[in-house]
Amino acid sequence: MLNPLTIKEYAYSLGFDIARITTADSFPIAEQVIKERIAQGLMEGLPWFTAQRSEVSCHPDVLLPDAQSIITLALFYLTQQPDEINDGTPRGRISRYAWGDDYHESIKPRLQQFAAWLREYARGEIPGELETRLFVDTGRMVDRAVAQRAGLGWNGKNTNILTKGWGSWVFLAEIVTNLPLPADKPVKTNCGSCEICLHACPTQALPAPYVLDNTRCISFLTIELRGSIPLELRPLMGNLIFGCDICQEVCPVNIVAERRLELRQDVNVGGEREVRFEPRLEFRPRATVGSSPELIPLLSLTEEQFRERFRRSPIRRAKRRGLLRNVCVALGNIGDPLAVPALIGALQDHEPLVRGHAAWALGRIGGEEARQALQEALQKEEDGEVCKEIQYALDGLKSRTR
Ligand code: B12
Repeated sequence: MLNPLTIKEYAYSLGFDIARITTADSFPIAEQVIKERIAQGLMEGLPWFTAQRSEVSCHPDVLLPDAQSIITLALFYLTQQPDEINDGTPRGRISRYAWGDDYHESIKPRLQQFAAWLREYARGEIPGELETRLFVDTGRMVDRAVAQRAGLGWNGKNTNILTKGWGSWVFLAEIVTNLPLPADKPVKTNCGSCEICLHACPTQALPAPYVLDNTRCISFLTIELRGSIPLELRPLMGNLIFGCDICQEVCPVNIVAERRLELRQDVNVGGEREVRFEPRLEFRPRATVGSSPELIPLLSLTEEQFRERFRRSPIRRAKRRGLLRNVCVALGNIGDPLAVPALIGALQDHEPLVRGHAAWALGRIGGEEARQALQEALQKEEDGEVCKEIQYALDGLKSRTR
């Protein structure tokens, strides 16, 4: 059998921070949990996340007949939080994974290089060709279940995989292969009695340990949801405009990782190797994206400017209309009258989704200028859903002035 340490060393040389190996056996518990969550409506809003999908994603041999092993990899993405800017303009918050380049684009070439190397390294070890299937997030694979079984980390109560040294600030990826390799064991660590994350979630999206209600998760609402954000959740979203890190930021394991990064303290991972704790360049906040962008200018982005500004950024996924919808909600929550003219402008946006959420924000901020603009918009508006939003905003304003 080949030396698994050589394989792991190669993973580290490609920039992965943790590499572990598990068998290609199926993941029956993950499959059962996924099917239960779907049946309970907890995965609603993700139409592609079906029970049938789990019959593939939890069975590596469906993805690669004769699959023997899975190499599971983690890449640390935490970078230093830039200084807070207090310039008096309303600002939004972007989750850390989206401050820099899109991780899919950064990880895929590393996986391809890894697979090419493995093919050479394993030459002659198995009859026939070495086969690999590469996964990072979007593929039909259960990234966290693989990582847990391979001992890369443990299941946190906020459902994220926590690792020794880096906490949950890691992206996960896998290589499924027909190469037999010795498997690592799961770690014994767990969250103990800590439940800080469950109580910190502003939308109560973590109703119980290890259970996430997708329909309430701010990450889902700001990234994946294509339509309107439910009215009752909007006031709870603060100024988050893309993703959410709250359940990760409050986690004591993650706080230690952040501290290490600040101090540039090296990490000894499971007594295995010493690692330099350096933030990765590609995940540092880019000038065009940043971690807390000014909100008002975002409202006037054209489709083309959106594409240009968020090129290579995960934010592209929300599309212009999703991002502007989120910006409206954040501006409504911040409540700064400075945003009123831009929101009045957004009442004319070509996207009904943006017009509707701009109306909501104006209703929250209030004032005579906002009220008049809403009334005028109601006269001209042709979209039924937007009319409802405007009416709701006007009713709210009326009840506040009574
Ligand atoms: C769908 C999805 C989402 C959805 C839905 C989340 C969800 N409910 O899973 C949304 C859009 C909300 C989302 C949000 C985020 N996501 Co996401 N997402 C995924 C995706 C594509 C599938 C996840 C999945 O299978 N969910 C199904 C549910 C049932 O699985 P689960 O919650 O992990 O449940 C497991 C455990 O809880 C455990 N379990 C269940 N009960 C019990 C009980 C006990 C006692 C124990 C010990 C364990 C246990 O078993 C379950 C099955 O393995 C994966 C990529 C992939 N292909 O796997 C990325 C992935 C999970 N996401 C990731 C990230 C980074 C995020 C965000 C942090 C992004 C952000 N900053 O906004 C948030 C985190 C939100 C949160 N607290 O989970 C990373 C997580 C990395 C990590 N360290 O864990 C992944 C792995 C992508 C990647 N390749 O890096 N995500």
